[in-house]
Amino acid sequence: MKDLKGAVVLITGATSGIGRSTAIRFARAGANLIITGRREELLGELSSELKKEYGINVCSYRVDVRDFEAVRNAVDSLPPEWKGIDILINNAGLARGLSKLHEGSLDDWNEMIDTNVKGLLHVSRCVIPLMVERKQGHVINIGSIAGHEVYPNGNVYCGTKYAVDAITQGMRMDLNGMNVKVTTIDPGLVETEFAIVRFRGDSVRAKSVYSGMTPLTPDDVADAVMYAVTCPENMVVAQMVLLPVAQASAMVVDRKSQS
Ligand code: NDP
Ligand code: 8X3
Repeated sequence: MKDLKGAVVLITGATSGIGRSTAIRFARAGANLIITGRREELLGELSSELKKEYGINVCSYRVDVRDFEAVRNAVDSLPPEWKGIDILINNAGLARGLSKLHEGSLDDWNEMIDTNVKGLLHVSRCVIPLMVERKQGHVINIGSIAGHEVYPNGNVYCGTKYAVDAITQGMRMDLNGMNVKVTTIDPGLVETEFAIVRFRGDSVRAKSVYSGMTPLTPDDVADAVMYAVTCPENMVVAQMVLLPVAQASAMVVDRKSQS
C-alpha cells in the first residue's frame, strides 16, 4: 500500500460529513492537511484535534468555493512547502430542496450550481496546474448516485452531479500522460448534514430520508477514498459507486417498518 506519510492533501468541505471523516482518515495515515470550508470555528476545532491526536501539520482556510478570487488567494498564499499538493479532494457540495422544476427556486439553483459545479472548477483550476508542473497528483471528485440517475424533484441537484461526472471524464482526458490520476467517488445515501442542509434545518424531514434503512456512514466513503489513493501506481480507480445494501438505485430503497 502507498505510504501517505507526509503527503499534502487538500480537502474542500472538511467541516462536516464526508470531508471531515476523510480528513481524519488521512491524518491517521500521517498526511499533512489543508482543510477548507466556510465555518471557521469548526475548521479551528478540527485543525487542533488533528494536530494533537495525530501529530500532523494542518493549514486551514475559511474559503467559500463559489468565490474564485478567494480560492485563488488561498492557493497563492500557501507556503512553498504546502504547494506540493499530492491529493485534492473536491468534496464541498450541497443540495437545496426537492421541488418540481417549474416551481423551483432560482436562489436554490444558483447555490447548487455555483457550489457543486463552479466551486469544483474553481478549486481544480487553481490546484491542478501545480500538479501538472510537478507531474504528480491525484484528484478525487465526490459525485453521487444522483450523477447516474435522475429522480423526481431532484432535477437541478442531479444536473450538478451529472456535470461533476462529465467534468471528471474531461479532466481525466486532459490530464492523460501527465501522471495526475482522476477519480470520482459516487455514493448513494450517506447520513451527514446533507439532508439537514437540503431541508434547511428541518431535522425531522432530514431524519426521514434514512428511515427504516441503514445508510452509508461518512467513514464508509472515506474508506473508499483511501482505497483509491493507495492503489498501485499503475492503476487508477476511475469511478466508484457506493450504495448502502438497502439501496438498489436512487429511488429503490428497502425500508423496513421501524418498531
Ligand atoms: P455535509 O453537509 O455534511 O458536508 C458538506 C460540506 O461542504 C461541509 O463541510 C460544508 O462546509 C461544505 N460546503 C458547502 N458549501 C460550501 C461552499 N460554498 N464553500 C465551501 N464549502 C462548502 O454533506 P456531505 O458530507 O454529505 O456532502 C459532501 C459531498 O458529498 C457533497 O458534494 C455531496 O453532494 C456529496 N454526496 C453526499 C451524499 C449524501 O447522501 N450525504 C451522497 C452522495 C454525494 P461549510 O458549511 O463549513 O462551508
Ligand atoms: C446525495 C444522494 O440520493 O440524496 O447525492 O441525491 S441523493
